[in-house]
Amino acid sequence: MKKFLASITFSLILFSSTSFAHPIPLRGVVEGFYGTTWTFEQRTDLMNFCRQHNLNAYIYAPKDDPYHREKWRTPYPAEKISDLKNLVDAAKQNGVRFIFAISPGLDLNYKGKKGEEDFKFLLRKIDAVYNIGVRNFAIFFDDLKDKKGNHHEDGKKQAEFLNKLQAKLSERFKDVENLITVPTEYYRLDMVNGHGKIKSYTEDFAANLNKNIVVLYTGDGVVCEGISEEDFQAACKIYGRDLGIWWNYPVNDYSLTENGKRNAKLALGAIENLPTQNVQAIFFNPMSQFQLSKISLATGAEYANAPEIYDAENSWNKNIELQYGRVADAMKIFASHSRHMENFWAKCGPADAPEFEEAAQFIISSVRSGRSYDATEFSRMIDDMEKAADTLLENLTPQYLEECKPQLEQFKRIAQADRLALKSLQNKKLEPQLKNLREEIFKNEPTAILSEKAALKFIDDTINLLDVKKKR
Ligand code: 14T
Repeated sequence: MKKFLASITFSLILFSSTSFAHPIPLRGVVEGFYGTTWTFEQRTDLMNFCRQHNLNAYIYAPKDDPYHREKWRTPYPAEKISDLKNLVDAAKQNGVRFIFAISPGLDLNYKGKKGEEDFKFLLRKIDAVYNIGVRNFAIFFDDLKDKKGNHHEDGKKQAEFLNKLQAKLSERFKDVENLITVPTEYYRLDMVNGHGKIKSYTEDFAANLNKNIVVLYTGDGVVCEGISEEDFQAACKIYGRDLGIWWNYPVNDYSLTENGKRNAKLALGAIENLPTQNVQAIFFNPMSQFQLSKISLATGAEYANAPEIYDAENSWNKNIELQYGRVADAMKIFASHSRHMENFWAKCGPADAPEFEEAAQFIISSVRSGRSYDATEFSRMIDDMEKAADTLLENLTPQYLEECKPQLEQFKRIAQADRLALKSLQNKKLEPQLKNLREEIFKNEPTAILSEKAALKFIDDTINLLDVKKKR
């Protein structure tokens, strides 16, 4: 028996040392997006999700909760405090640290009499949530730039303010953990000037900030394709400490419709391209679409629990199967066309439907150069896309459908247009309905965007190709 136990122990040790299970110490979700905040019901559901995926922290920092930012001095109304208490309890039951964040930077006074007053306001706000069980706090100074992209923050004053708060909190409460912060210059390219010299704000903030305060940054940019080990080490060097990461995926708050009410593109891809060494903390900033954020978040959890062995594609497939059961195949097809997020300042997420894109490009270039091609496989892909859209429209529960109906309907239109495009290419003549359908797709773009470089592009490439031929 002893021998048996010893051999189990031995293989456990062997297993854990060869499987590189070195979880990132603080790992979870930061509800830090602009737009419709999650509901308390959804947040409670998230606590359960965190336990299932071995995530141990949640930061409450919704940009559209007025009491978090604009009205940071104002105490929460009783009703909201009771909602928060239930959530804090749920966090505790699921082994999740509930981290309460305040963003006072818009009008915070750091020094003098007004500084003293504001310090008290902050303590009052913290006291109220300490009383309902919160033991972790964060102070964020992000997005304080004016329209020209300038800010007037003083890194030393900010740092000293945080140090003072940290000292005060550990003097008052024995059980409060280290503060977490996001500086005003929170992405690496913003921490240095054109010549690579560290800017004075960052220099002062980093030099003065108590070493045990956890600093989060977002990578080289606000929303970027990845952070290499080298990028990460360079950022840590600027701060003279190991940093944590605030990762802006699957957040989609910058893909907004005119009325600002809906996010046009959904980020349904895996987390990828993150560093594996010395990361102190990782927080994923999700979409306001709660259920649909879970694909990325589940992959992010897998990364955070074993960065060195994380396989994005594998994790993406596995977690969609876990979450979508009988409609997993349909969801994989839809999600594969809605992963890449990009605009003039942001770029993140795996390419949309790379196999479709490659096949489409092959066909377009074949037609252009008069070569023959076999479209059987491509045609099947298009059929599968339309079937997937139908399956999901028919089978997703209202909760899920509410988050992606416009995108599913758009996906169906795009598949139908792709079919007409392929037929047009095969007959060397534009199908009469194709341009109408393209118009229809265009009209729906304010609420639904997907596959811009793959399935949508194939339609436009075809129209361009066949129209040009007509003109000659
Ligand atoms: F705190 C930061 F790390 C951060 O990322 N702040 C915001 C965040 O709340 C938002 O969800 C995210 C994605 O849009 O980016 C930051 O907000 C920005 C940044 C910009 F450069 C919003 C607009 C911008 F132009």
